[in-house]
Amino acid sequence: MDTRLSVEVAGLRFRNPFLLAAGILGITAGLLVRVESAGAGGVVTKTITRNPREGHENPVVYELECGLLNSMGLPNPGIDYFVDEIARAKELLSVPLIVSVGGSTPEEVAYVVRRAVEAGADGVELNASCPHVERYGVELLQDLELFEEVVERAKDSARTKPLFVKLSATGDLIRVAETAIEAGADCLVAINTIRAMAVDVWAQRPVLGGIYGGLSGPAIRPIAVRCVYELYEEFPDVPIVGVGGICKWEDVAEMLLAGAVAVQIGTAVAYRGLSIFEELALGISEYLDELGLSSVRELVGRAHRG
Ligand code: RRO
Repeated sequence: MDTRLSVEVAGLRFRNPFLLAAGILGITAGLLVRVESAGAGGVVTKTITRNPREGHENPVVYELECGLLNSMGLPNPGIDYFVDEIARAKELLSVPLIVSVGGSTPEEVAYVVRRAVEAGADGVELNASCPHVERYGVELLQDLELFEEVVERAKDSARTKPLFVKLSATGDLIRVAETAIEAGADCLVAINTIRAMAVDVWAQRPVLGGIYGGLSGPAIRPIAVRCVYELYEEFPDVPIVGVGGICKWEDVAEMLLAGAVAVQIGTAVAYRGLSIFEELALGISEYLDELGLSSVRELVGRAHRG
């Protein structure tokens, strides 16, 4: 293990900056342990709500040349069931466990965060940025007063555990981020998938059961880099986690140079499997050798110099 890869984010220590993104494999303790064994520095669960949700009608995923469209619809077993999975995961994992939380009201978010933290979550990622689930995603960001209250309640309920807030590239990124920080966010995560859709030319209908979906993968990476760069310009002292289309070590390097202190990997795990974590670690270690750096931390925000 290369100790130069270790990073601290909002008080959590990660053995490397490559975390599993929300929504990929994060639904059971067993899968999270496999992700840790494959080399991830930390893991984020699927977004969990207060009540169980079945999600959208099939098809919920559609592969494009430039990325992946999903309209899962926030399927999850609900926090009252998931607390046991969190407790089991916490027992088995040595890397930090971050529980992704969704909700449509401050009360719902507060409840889910409290139960997640009581069950053993090391941190909470508030998902206020799903592009295609009514009331649970970007709509929260359109009412900044409501969003502020949601973040405040989440922070209150998280107590001493760090609160990550996952943002959307659409809308007023900086105002939303400022609101999140003032309301208590310890870390910004940028970005969620981007609202998109596909039409089947033979069926002459939208492809996805939910009509609209979130675009992820290489197509959105430059947008994610832009968001991370802008956030770092405005808030250089707030840790940023970059997510969106990262497939290669060069993509990681780019995100760190733009200002991210860690990254999350989602679609690339779905495309390429869990070996991606070791590949990224190897690539970034060699990059540090090449540059003669003693910590990956030294890369963070370097693109902003001069
Ligand atoms: O479950 C989903 O459909 C979903 C969520 Br909650 C999200 O935040 N982002 C996404 O692309 N899909």
